[in-house]
Amino acid sequence: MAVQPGPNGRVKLNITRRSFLKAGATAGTLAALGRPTGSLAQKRPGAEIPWYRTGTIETTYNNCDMCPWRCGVLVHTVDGVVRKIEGNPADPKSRGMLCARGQGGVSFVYDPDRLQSPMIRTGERGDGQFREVTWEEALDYSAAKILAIRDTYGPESLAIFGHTSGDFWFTDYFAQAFGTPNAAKPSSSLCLSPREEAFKLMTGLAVGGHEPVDWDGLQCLTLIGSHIGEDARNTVMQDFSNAWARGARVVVVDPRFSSVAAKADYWLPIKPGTDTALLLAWANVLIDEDLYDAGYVADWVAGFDDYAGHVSELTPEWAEAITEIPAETIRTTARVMAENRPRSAIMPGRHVTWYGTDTQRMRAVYAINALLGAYGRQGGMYFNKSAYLEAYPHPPFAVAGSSGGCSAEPGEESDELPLGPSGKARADGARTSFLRGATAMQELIDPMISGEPYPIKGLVTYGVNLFNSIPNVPRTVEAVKELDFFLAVDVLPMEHIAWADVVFPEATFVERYDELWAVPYKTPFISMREPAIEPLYDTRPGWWMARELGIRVGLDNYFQWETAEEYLDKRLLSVGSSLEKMRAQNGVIVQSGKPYLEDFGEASPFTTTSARIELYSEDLAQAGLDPMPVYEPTEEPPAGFYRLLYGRHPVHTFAKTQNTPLLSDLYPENELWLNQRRADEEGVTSGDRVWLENQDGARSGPIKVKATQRIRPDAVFMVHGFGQQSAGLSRADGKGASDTKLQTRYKLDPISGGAGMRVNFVKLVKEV
Ligand SMILES: Nc1nc2c(c(=O)[nH]1)N[C@H]1C(S)=C(S)[C@@H](COP(=O)(O)OP(=O)(O)OC[C@H]3O[C@@H](n4cnc5c(=O)[nH]c(N)nc54)[C@H](O)[C@@H]3O)O[C@H]1N2
Ligand SMILES: Nc1nc2c(c(=O)[nH]1)N[C@H]1C(S)=C(S)[C@@H](COP(=O)(O)OP(=O)(O)OC[C@H]3O[C@@H](n4cnc5c(=O)[nH]c(N)nc54)[C@H](O)[C@@H]3O)O[C@H]1N2
Ligand code: SF4
Ligand SMILES: [Mo]
Repeated sequence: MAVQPGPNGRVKLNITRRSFLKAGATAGTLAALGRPTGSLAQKRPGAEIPWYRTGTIETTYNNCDMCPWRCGVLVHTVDGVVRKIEGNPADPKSRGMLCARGQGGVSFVYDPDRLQSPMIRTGERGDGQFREVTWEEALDYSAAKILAIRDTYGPESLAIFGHTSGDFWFTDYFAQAFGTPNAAKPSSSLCLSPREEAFKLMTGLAVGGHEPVDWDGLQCLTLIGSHIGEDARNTVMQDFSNAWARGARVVVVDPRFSSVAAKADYWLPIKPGTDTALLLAWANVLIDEDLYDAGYVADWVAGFDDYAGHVSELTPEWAEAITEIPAETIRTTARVMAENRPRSAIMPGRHVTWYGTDTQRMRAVYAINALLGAYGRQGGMYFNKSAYLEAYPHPPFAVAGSSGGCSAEPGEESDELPLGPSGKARADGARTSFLRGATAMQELIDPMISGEPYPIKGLVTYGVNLFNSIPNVPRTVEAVKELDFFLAVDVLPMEHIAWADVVFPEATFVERYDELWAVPYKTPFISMREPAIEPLYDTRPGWWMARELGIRVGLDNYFQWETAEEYLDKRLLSVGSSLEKMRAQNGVIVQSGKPYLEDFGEASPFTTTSARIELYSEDLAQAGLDPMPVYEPTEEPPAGFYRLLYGRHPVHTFAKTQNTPLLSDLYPENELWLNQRRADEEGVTSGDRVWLENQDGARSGPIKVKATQRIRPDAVFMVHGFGQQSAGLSRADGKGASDTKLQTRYKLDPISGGAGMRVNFVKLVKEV
């Protein structure tokens, strides 16, 4: 069978090792660095005294980097080997507990497939041919390439893509100092930009990284797609379990019977892409039956009359025809939500870039919360507060920050559309984010190919899975071919590594200091990261790489600190602390918040023009967009095709943990959820392997069928992150199917710049 080749056609990384790192020497170096080998056990025959009783145990403070949630952890080493990572009881996010992925962190650090040395490409892009070089050579070479691009095309011709928890150094600090506004994070336009835009439009506020559901007193939780339990964010799972055990009502809207649907009082198996119709009909019921919080609305909501008029005809019967949810169920669930108000809320989703109409759907979500009187009320939605912490004192940046994302600190974001020092803005297509101006990562790909509106000739990826996170992979491959320079900073030989000109191997989170993490929260807090062990192999921390590169491209003024400790202590001085003091305080600084309306006295917490929650948006009207959310149908699957839905698995993060030994053992490959009746019609049963082909002929697989009644007949579902093709990933290579490779198109949300990815369709091709 013809197989859609991966971007690198399953290329093996072929690396010429520097002589002192030849096989034998490598083993010696590793042992010296404390990498666990058989020798520990062999040295202690009999094992009557286990290693953990004889060695020297040391504990350091950190936050988990196995997903963007970043629970505070304690990292325990025994004789210089990381043996256990556990939740830091003092950390508001972990509260002493971790999820499976967090527990698997040790296995991630000691994954033998890790990148080990800086490398420069020797073959064609995509061949995966490299020679190992010294850091000196890798840095000098990269700096020369970057300077050439800057001198010929201007600083904005360097794009910087970053994610994972060390992305600050490249995507924020280096990018802003260097003067490129084309810095982007997938956690913005491929994740949460619609919900942030919508919230900013309606309340003037940021939702913030940690969704501000006031779990303690919550009595009714409604989830639109959010699949808590599979989306395994530690704190959210703890909070949900507690609320559920207390008897909180749960309404789950999902085309699939998710783990959390199994815990719900009501499961609404909605037709994919029609949620806005349901939300408008819920508003209709709340207003029509006088169930909304009239006092709250009078005090805090603007545009209510407009909204009431807007939804007056949008009855449950109207929505039933669109959503395939019975009108009576729509009424009943609206009543349950209202009976529990204000201790009742729809949780703001997280990955909400679905159909390209996502900001409007999120506005419809927030309108329900406003009608329930949830914002600023105990048991509803609290107001989070940014942690106070001064930035490191640096000369003014050449451009304002623009990258946005899960880990952004809302207090530090700018509403200005950033201009490059030469007066050129970010690439035109990327300038789609309506208010906050966060750069849409996927919109920076076209200028790399077309050179319009101006060329983007250089790319730095830091902790971004270039071929597994951005839809339309063939286009990204095309773009990479056109670049003058591509630097990849990563820890594993992911698919895109074979395409890089230079590879900087990073030390993992337990091997490095990192920027402080100031978390907007009910009780804002600051969390620290310090190394537990020396960097393995010839790897280095991100802060060090960004600084060394920065100095080489003339940014010395911005990098006036010698060590990470010096940098961190300087920042901590602004809150009367230091690394030493933080260590004495269990690695966390907790500040006080202002979660409820009463904490603001007479003032309004909402920072819109009206100082209220705005159901009608003047800004959108002026931009020629719908001032109130309107249901817009999404394209239907053609005959013989299913809509491709995707989501999380509790033991994996995106496409980065499939190779992690412990986690790979737990769930080695993904499955295709297919409605049982459809499976019968297709003549396949659970366990059969099939290929998937999308509307544009892209293929991925083979993937095991999971025939189930837990999904609607019009859609299939798979866990994101599998189907990788990189021989350097000894466990993940070729396992399962890739949702990303089947997403050859996306629909751009005109308000947030988000890339709606659920607009792709697949059919089954039986394995031959
Ligand atoms: N284990 C694990 N947990 C994670 C992550 C991880 O990688 N692994 N990543 C974290 C990150 S960054 C994010 S953004 C979150 C994402 O987690 P969520 O925000 O919960 O993810 P979504 O993709 O919005 O939700 C997926 C669910 O939406 C359902 N769905 C699909 N189409 C529709 C539709 O049209 N309408 C409705 N109502 N539902 C639909 C799917 O069936 C699935 O159950 O997870 C976080 N938690
Ligand atoms: N098809 C599809 N696309 C999606 C999603 C989806 O569900 N399906 N989800 C979207 C969402 S919600 C998000 S937030 C994004 C996530 O997008 P990404 O953050 O790009 O996803 P990951 O696969 O986790 O890629 C992380 C990369 O960082 C590397 N890495 C891990 N640790 C370190 C480190 O310590 N240092 C460095 N330098 N690199 C490191 C990994 O090897 C990997 O290459 O993807 C979005 N795109
Ligand atoms: S939710 Fe799990 S993987 Fe994510 S930071 Fe917390 S412990 Fe780590
Ligand atoms: Mo995300």
